[in-house]
Amino acid sequence: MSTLDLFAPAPDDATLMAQLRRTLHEHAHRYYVLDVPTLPDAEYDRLFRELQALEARHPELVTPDSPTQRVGGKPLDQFAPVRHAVPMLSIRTETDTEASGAENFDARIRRELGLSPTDAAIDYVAEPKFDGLAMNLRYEQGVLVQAATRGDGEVGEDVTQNIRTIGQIPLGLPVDAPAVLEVRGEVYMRRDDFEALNDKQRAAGQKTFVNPRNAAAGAVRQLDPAIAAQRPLSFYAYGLGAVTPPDVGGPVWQSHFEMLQTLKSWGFPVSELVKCAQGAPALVAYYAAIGAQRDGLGFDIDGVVYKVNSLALQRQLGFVTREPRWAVAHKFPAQEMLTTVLAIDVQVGRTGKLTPVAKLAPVFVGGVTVTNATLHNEDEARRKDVRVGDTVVVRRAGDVIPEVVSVLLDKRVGTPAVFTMPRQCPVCGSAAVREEGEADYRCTGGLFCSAQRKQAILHFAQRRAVEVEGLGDKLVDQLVDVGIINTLPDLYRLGFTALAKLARMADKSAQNILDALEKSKQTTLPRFLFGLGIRHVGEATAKALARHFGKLDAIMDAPEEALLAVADVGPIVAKSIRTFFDQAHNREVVEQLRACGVTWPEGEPAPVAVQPLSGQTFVLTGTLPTLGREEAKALIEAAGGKVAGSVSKKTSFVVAGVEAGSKLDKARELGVAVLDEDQLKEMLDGGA
Ligand code: 9MJ
Repeated sequence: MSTLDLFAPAPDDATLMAQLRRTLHEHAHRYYVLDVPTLPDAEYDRLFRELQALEARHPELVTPDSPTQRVGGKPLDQFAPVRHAVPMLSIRTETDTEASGAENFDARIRRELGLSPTDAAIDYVAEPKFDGLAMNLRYEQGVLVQAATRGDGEVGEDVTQNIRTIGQIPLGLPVDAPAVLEVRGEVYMRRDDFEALNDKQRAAGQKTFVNPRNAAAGAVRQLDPAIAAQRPLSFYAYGLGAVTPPDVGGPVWQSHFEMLQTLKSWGFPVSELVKCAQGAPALVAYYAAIGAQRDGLGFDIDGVVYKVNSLALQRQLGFVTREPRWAVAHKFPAQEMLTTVLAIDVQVGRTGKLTPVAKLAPVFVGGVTVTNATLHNEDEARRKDVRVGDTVVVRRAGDVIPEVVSVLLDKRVGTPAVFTMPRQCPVCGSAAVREEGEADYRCTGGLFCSAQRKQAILHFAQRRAVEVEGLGDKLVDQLVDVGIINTLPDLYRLGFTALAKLARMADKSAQNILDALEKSKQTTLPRFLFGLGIRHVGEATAKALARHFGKLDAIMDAPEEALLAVADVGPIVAKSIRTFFDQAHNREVVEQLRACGVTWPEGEPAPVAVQPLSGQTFVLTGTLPTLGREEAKALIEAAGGKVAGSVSKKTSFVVAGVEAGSKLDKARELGVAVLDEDQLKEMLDGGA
């Protein structure tokens, strides 16, 4: 036996390592791509460490596709250039943001193919246009060997080290994949990951990113892969680059859609929003449907992409200069635009919070005309250094309120004054104070401050509270300013004559408001409680309180310890509720509202065990139409239910929204009931 043999790994170690790699790949895929983890994190970590230990003993057996190799490289000085085997072309952009963009494309394709109006409709694939960075992933003999940015289309940058850290990207392919395969797609950052990253940056006193795209670009072009590994990136595949030898040893695809399905089966994330569409009308419908979902998606898109599905037709159509003739990007209205700051106002919220707001020259952004953008608080306004007259980038994406993301300093004229928060409430003149450790200034005027009164009334009248249809901010401004209304009960003392006398108030509208007020008197305890505007008592907490105590008086008189027994209530919330009802004027408001006829069915206290969802486990998947994931989770938990991350036989219900994906498939496979958002809400309300 030679010395070498003595040190050779025991054959079972090599086998064990291969097994561990396979198992870890399988579970990483379930976790990152399918979103259905079936292995507890601790067990994954244990297997990972076992593989690491074996690799430390046998460094010669470490393979580049080992899951331990996602993060590992040393910081670089610069990225190496990569000449693309097949140029990464850009696609032509249809800037027409009307439906006709799809019709123009279809008409052009039909003309190029010499089709007459009576010929059959063309099969297309319609895809979201992800707003990230295009990436070319090169696999040789099934192993990821290189990831490169698009660059100028001919030469990109080698960012392999950073791209390997993206859990969704397979490091290895099944044996039936071609010997050389380049997969193209978009690296992007989800909105929730972006918000969490910015929170983390702020907490660490580091610079925040202006949007998910910039954050993703920063991560991809990060020279230290250890830092890149901490930036949460995602990936969607949408095409191919070089595939050699051409169609040998791998599948031969007839269509783009078929090819995407194969990529999916090989472990690449392919969006559920990618659809087949026949002819122009289907493309027009797709543009509208995706446009309607845009705000609720978990990530930014800037349009949709239409592609001819047949690969034979794609070849026939070919390219014009550097763009394929068979694809077009159809943009949505931009989510970021430039405008100028006309003034910086300070608004007073319901709880007295002072918020600096940039008044903007009107600008069409994210599908709406924006004239105001929040600057959040004094520190944020200073950090961004927004000044009157500045040219700024305004962003409105998702359902978030419009925001000033940055100032174009080279466009600043002169030296406008730095923003400072007033030390007095701009509305009532009371002192404005900033408590230690808080970011916000608050007006100390309470209900003496007309701004706080107005906000309190609007809060009470909103749809999610007692709902007084037609009572909007303009009318509340008038009612408070002329002194007809000072407190909530005054609403129910409004007479027709007083209302009809208001400027721009027709008799019919006055009557409608009175009818709406009358209707709002029949409400529910959770709506009423929420409407009172007790600090920290949102809808979910109001529901939990109502369910727990049954009657308002029981809540009003409950000591803090009793409030703490409610599932959703912690010490801060309990104290806030107690403080609110300890104030005589708040109890008086409640009594007067009741005296005016505001009423709700009261119930018996419900012990925690009979909450509507107690004992039930829910799994959330996809994007729900109105509820955010955290919000849905809070509501389910407040109703006694549990929220789990993956579907199993123990799951009671899967709540599915757009892009539901594999959790939904799993639910169907196991026969688990699937709910939409409306059905979930019904259950939360105690129905079903
Ligand atoms: C994006 N950005 O989402 C393409 N893209 O196809 C999609 N980009 C593309 N397809 C060929 N969905 C070249 C670029």
